[in-house]
Amino acid sequence: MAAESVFWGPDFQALQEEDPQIAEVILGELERQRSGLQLIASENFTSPAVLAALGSTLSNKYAEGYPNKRYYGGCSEVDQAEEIGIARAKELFGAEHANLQPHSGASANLAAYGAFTKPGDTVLAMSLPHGGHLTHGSAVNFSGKWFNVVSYGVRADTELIDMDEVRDAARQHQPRMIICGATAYSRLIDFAAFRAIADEVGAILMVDAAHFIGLVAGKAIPSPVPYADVVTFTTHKVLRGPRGGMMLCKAEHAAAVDKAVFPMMQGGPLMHAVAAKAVALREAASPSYQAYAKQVIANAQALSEALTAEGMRAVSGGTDTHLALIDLRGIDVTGAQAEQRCDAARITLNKNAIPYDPQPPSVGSGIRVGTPAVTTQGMTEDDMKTVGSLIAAALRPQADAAAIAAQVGDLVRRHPAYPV
Ligand code: DSN
Repeated sequence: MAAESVFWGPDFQALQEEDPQIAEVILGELERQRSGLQLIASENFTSPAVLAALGSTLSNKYAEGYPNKRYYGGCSEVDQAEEIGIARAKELFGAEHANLQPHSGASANLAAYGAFTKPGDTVLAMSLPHGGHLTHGSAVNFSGKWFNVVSYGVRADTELIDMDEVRDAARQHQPRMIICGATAYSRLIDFAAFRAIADEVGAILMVDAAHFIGLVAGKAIPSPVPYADVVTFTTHKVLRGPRGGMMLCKAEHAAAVDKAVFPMMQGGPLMHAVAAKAVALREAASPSYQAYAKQVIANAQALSEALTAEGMRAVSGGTDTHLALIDLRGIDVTGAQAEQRCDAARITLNKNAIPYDPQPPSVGSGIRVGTPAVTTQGMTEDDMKTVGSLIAAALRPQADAAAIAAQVGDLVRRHPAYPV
């Protein structure tokens, strides 16, 4: 690059002068992220390098199409970003093909439906109340409106996916596509068993790996890539990249997947986000990221145990991943109350339905807690014991939220997010 080149990256001072109102919001959000505990299982603190790519002039470029096959001129630089990202994704995940263009996880899932199904087809997927996702057949989503979605759930006694139930449903309904993957399921998924069922009934196997793909990248849990026809995921959860989506597939499906992303479901890719995904993929290939991924799981297990020791119940008895689903009925608190009480104490988490929940989804009997962000801050198992005590204290009816928030402040100051 020429010596006189200037990086026109994020210039916060210029933003403050130009638009102090929005600058204030951004500073406020930074302060909120730094001063509290971030336990939303699908969030993380992405790196300054990823943020720099996101705030770059690649945002200005239209690049409909794929590298060297664009519908716009001037794509030589963004072509390189996308090619680098694709190569990194294939290498990191051992995948035959990668598409970095989906704008989000829901967009990636829409493209997977587009590549492999037609409206009206039967799809077998995990139900949302048992931990699935909106795009796995919810009646208010395109998936539930346009497809005949048959759902499987977890068993009432074990709270685990029952592969016999999945097999029976597949045999009975002969789905065109089977989806596995979840947003509130803390256990490992048996991809080999799903593959065998898909093969038996001649279905495509789609793995929605959004929640756990970062653990796969860090080699902390088994990969779905050898088993799935297509793997979809977001890049901003454990994987710690920019907000966005991605798809991996077998070479035989590459053309179908690419055409489903563009031009079927999307127009111009967000090239700043594509470049930021490439940055995150490089970071995720490092030994330090592998240590991080293992620590995320150790922390989730420690937090689950700490909450259990405080009288709460971990759904399915614990976790193998980055999240725990916690049943609060034993302490007589609803999910909505818990979310609000924790918020007052600067602990950010979300209410969540538990399997067979007697409460409506707007209330829920549980909370979902995740450790991607606190692990990025450098917290370990001992800190999770403290976090468990702080949550338990915040959930008490007469809790002194300000006093608990002060203790949260002490903890996060020892492990700062985005240190100054
Ligand atoms: N909204 C995400 C989550 O929080 O799990 C899933 O897309």
